Amino acid sequence: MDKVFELIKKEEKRQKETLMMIPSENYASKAVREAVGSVLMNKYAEGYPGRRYYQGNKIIDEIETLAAERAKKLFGVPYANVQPYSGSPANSEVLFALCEPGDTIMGLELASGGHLTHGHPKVTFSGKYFRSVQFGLDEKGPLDYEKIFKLAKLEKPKLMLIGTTSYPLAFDWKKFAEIADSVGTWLVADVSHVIGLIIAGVYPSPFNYAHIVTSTTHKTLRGPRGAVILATNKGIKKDPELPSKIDKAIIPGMQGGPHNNTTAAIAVALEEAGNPSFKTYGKQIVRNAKALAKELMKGGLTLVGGGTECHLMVVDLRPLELSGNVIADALEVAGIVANRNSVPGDLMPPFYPSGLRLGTPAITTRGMKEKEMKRIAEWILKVIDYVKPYKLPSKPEARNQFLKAFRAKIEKDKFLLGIAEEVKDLCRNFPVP
Ligand code: DSN
Repeated sequence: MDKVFELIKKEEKRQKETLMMIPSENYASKAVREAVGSVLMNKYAEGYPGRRYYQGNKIIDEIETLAAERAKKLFGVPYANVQPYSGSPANSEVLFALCEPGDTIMGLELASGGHLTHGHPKVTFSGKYFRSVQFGLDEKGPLDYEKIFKLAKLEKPKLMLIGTTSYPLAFDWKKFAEIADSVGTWLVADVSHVIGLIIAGVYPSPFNYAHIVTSTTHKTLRGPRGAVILATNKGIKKDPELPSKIDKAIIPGMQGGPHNNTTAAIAVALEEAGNPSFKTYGKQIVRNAKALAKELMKGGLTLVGGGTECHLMVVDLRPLELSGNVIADALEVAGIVANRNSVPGDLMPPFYPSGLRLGTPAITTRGMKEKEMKRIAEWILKVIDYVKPYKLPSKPEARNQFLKAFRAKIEKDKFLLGIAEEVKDLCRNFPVP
């Protein structure tokens, strides 16, 4: 067997035997995976249905039209483009469709739960090519909308790109719309993380408030790695040329041939998301997150924003003087796969942040419920307590070496591996799709 397939088998085993708790990850259905692995990937289809640059696209046209129609129906919007390769390209395309380089854009800062593409300064295209103005969250949360309104009035952004990768509370889209409308700016909602919760009716929907909605398709939606850009009635009313501007920003603006296999898998995922069972799954994600957050707080941990109103939570490790790197590494040995994350006001760099991000979508897909969250919380608390003595050195040049030695030490640690065995036992009762 080609080594690649041996490695795929190993990865399959890892996904089965561990708790996938990175909030942006999930298990796609067999049908979605079949579409991704299909012959559709053999075809070039630059352009759009009915106006391609290549011959042989009659069937691809039908597939892309079907995916776009399903997206329009599910979200009640007049325009959907299913071609963006993923979330970052989708957000870039919206920015280039509506802004010129140097225009002012506004978004939630990374450490408070925003995304790199929402105007993160200096190191990203959104912070380099545009004049980015950012707002944040104080440790207690929620967002201070009055402060955001004042900032918008002062800076007059051309576009507000609002979304979450680690903001644990619900956004007030009505307030964002009032702010955007009062200064005449575009409001773009990036709902990549929470799209499945919106479908399930357990997270506020931006569709009546934003002009444009972007989303990846592989997180709570459980589709393939891809993205969609949706324009709302409000958006098209503001600018009837909006669909054509977005179409052109994608191709020829940023992309070449669409990934037709992904397009087909998006269509499959959208159909699955229309089933009543999807709503049950979405509701359970939030119930699980709340149950987990409650247990962790009961165990003495501090959560950003004081808890969760969605699928994720961020543990602020500063009160324990612990590093996200140490905890995430130790949890991985114990079979719990989460990720280190910045927290609001974090003085540490993003590579050595002071938080831990946990999410419940993938374990909910496996069928886990509140009872299992209690067990998982116990394991997390035990692991944190166990590695408490390991403090990240304050000298930046010593950190890498310290973490290398730490990982080598815990790799064979009996206590952590004991928990990993218990995790495996639990996982056996909750098969992956
Ligand atoms: N990388 C994604 C996440 O983990 O939230 C965001 O793009």
